[in-house]
Amino acid sequence: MLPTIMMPQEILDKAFLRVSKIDASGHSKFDMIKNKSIARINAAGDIVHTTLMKYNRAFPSVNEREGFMVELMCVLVDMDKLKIALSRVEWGADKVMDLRRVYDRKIKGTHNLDELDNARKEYYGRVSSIVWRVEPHLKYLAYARDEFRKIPIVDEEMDTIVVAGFPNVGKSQLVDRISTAKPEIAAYPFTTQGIGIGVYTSGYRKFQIIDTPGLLDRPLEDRNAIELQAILALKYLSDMIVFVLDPSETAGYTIEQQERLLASVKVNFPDVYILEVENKVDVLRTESDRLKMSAMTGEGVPELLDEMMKFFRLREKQSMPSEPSE
Ligand SMILES: Nc1nc2c(ncn2[C@@H]2O[C@H](COP(=O)(O)OP(=O)(O)OP(=O)(O)O)[C@@H](O)[C@H]2O)c(=O)[nH]1
Ligand SMILES: [Mg+2]
Repeated sequence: MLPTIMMPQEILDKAFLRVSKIDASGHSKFDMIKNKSIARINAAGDIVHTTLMKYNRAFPSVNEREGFMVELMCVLVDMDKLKIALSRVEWGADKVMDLRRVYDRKIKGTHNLDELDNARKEYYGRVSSIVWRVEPHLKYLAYARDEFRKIPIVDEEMDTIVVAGFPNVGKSQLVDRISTAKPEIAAYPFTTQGIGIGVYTSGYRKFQIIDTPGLLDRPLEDRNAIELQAILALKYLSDMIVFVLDPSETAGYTIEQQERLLASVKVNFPDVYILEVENKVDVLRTESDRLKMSAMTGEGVPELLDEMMKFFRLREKQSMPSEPSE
């Protein structure tokens, strides 16, 4: 779990307010104040250092290049920028430790209250300026944390059906109808901005149903971060793709565009079983032999589920050792 990233003022307040309760004794009043100051600046430095290092260590270091999680992280966050932010935050933590050592010595060498006060103020000023210098990097860590929190928890063991297609064709409406997921459904494209996961239960079996952002008909290198998340779900998670088409074109895209996307999904994922379904039959019913449904009214959805289950039953049968014939 990634920690909440505090901003400079919060870090400084936390460090310097917390230590204001630390007490110390001494042979004289000046000694007592000096010892107290030394204890406080050391403790404050420790808190700042520990806080920054906690952030530095909290983020996973990514060495592999392949895999759903890693590639999704790279889509969501600029990993080079994250690396720089982490190293700058570590630099800040080290710098604060240096200052802690320098000012510990400096305060020990003071002879009167004025000198001591000045040294203490100087220390606070210099620590503050270090923490403020890493502010943009702390902001990037906070951003990365928020992005990483969007990564869904995928059950790698469960059979998975990925629902894909053009934007606005009714993918989320279908996922909402058949699974435990409750995605946002709206009459405009790119409503779904990330991967959503729900579960469909058939008898004793559970299936993962994945809602994906809409894909446009364009080459991989032109795809934006939202579309790339859908591509990663297709690439790494799908045992089956339910490809939703909207021949009514109320989604705002022509059927030709949608057919082209379907053709390219077939080419790119030749090993995955693709079930094609035409949605919005309540608006337009074509003469094609594809499955047809209305995710809105529910018409045709039981038949789609039957087809989905048929595939998995067949696959299960094929993977079982064949029984001896009589
Ligand atoms: N008439 C009709 N409208 C539907 C049907 N299914 C979905 N819609 C509507 O189509 C619009 C888009 O539905 P969504 O489920 O959000 O579409 P999506 O494919 O998830 O869209 P993105 O997340 O933007 O890719 C919504 O206004 C739905 O109510 C249907 O069977 N019939
Ligand atoms: Mg959607």
